[in-house]
Amino acid sequence: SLMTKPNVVFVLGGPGAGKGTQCSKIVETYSCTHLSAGDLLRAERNRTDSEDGQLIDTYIKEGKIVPVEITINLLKKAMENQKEGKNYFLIDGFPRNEDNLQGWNRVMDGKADVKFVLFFNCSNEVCVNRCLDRGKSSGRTDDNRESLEKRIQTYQQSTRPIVELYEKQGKVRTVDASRSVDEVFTDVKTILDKEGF
Ligand code: UP5
Ligand code: MG
Repeated sequence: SLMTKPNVVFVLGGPGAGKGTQCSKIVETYSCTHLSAGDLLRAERNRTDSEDGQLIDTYIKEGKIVPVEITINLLKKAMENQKEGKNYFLIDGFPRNEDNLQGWNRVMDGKADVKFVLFFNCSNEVCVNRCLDRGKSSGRTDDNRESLEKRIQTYQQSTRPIVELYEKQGKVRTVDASRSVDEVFTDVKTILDKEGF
């Protein structure tokens, strides 16, 4: 079980906004654990004995958000399994909709402190172009025009309202994610330093 109440930063932004890239840089500099909900779901899909593999596969290709019961179990297990004693978690790509948020509150309320949301903001066009470019070599089943159209739609319809909700609570730290990786990271460091990371 979790030793002490973990601190959580939700990392949100459109497909290809740079969540994974920036989280990788953050863990090089700061003592925290990066958990990508998408990576956890892809790993679960690839397990040969997974009961949810087929469902996850379909949802990802369709750019739809997997039922939270599946995602929250993967996140909770990953949080409990990290053994380095790090008490800060970057949760990347979650919560993406109302169902995700309710699932988090049901399972994790009182068990973790959500400090703030790190929000990588950029246009749909930048998002799509980065993912299409990555699609040349990523092997990701959703880095194609058809899936990307759906991912963008899901992001705008379901995930943006979650960001707005946290915005109203004063909990969003927004970064202009359309610039270079290093320029974005400079802003990220400023935010994390200010937040006492
Ligand atoms: N790149 C990154 N930063 C750049 C920069 N500043 N300038 C130029 N290029 C930059 O980056 C994407 C690409 O852009 C890379 O090639 C990178 O080099 C370049 P990356 O850091 O990977 O961006 P990221 O925001 O992580 O993009 P990702 O595609 O992972 O975002 P998504 O949110 O779409 O994907 P995720 O893996 O989170 O989810 C995939 C699917 O899983 C969802 O669509 C959904 O079906 C499912 N899912 C759920 O159902 N529930 C969940 O909780 C999570 C996921
Ligand atoms: Mg990612």
